[in-house]
Amino acid sequence: MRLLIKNIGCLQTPTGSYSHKGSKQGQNVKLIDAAIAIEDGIIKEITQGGKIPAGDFDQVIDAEGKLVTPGLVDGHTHLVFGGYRQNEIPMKLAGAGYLDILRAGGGILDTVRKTREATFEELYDKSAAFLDEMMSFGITTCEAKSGYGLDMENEIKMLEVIKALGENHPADVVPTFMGAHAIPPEYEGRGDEYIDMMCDELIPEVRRRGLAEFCDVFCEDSVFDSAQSKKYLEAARAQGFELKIHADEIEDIGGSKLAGELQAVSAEHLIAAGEEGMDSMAEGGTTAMLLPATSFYLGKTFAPARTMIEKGIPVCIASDFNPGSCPSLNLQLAINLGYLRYKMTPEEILTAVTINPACAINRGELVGTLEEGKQADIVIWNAPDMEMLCYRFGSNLAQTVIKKGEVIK
Ligand code: IZC
Ligand code: ZN
Repeated sequence: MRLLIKNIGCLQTPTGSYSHKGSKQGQNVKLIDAAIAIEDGIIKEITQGGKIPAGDFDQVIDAEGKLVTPGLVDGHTHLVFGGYRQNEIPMKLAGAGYLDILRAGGGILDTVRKTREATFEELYDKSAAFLDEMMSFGITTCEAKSGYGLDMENEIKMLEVIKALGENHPADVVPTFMGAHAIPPEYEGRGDEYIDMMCDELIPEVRRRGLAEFCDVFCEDSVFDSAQSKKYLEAARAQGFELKIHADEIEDIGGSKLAGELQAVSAEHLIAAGEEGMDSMAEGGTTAMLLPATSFYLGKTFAPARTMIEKGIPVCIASDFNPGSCPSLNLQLAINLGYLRYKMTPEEILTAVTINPACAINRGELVGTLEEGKQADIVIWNAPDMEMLCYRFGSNLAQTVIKKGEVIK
């Protein structure tokens, strides 16, 4: 199967299979009047200046002079869950904080109840529909975390759903085990025992079944402290997992510092990150997975993205799609916020939603740039350039979405 995309006004992409930091965060290639030849789902040839790749094609798409980029990579989602939490909004508007609601047995624990009640099929069908919607927004690869089961049966159920989605859905889905997302009611007041149970039972079982590539922990006030997070992550590393950590979302209790010390692949959120934590991340080679739509939805400040870029920390922007603090899977909205609130440039942002998250979920060799030999995951935007994509707000500008050389939208 040979596909040609011709008449590309601007083909914009980062290059390479590594994460980009500092001044390289904003390095993109821009090819004018370009074309892409695809064979069996792989990019074969890229031309510019009106030149057309040679050969016969089974299908030709005219990009009509528009912007073409790599398919977006969403590096942080809670894609699989049992129910929304719209009931929390009146409480939030009356002044209750995210952690107040969690401490009162709601928040994540509300989603845990609904996820434990849901069958595999119910969770699968809901999440597959979310993936369809994601792809319609131009996302062709995403990460998905467990963490609403919080016991053996239900964490495995969630991870089996994520695995089945990865096998059956056109999107690439990368699984993260997040058993340490909250303390379930049966362990109330016994966080240390819960962490021990994770380290002794769940982490090894998830490993044995090959159901996740990463382990993640919610290091946060009233959830898991830095010592508990460290214990969990060290047990995960000993089992061969790579590490992620939800750090400094609400309070800086040392999560970003720990991420750097453990050389975690990524620290996620970082709204409240301080100098010490950021310096530790820079030293440990830890990527920042920033979630601006969550800052917006929680009414919080925005993570210090410019400082991170200055310190040489690779920056990603992800959706954080989840039923509580960010019920949106439109990564384009996060792009708008990255532009206006993080003050990142359109070039830096493109890197933050393509190659950097691809590397943070171990898919940098496969996706995240438009280069010969990479998977043909491509978006034609209803926009002439990245500036327009960063500027227009509230519309879906993904016009044509191509995954492994197949037109999905
Ligand atoms: O369901 O609230 N921050 N985990 C940590 C979340 C947000 C997801 C949720
Ligand atoms: Zn999260």
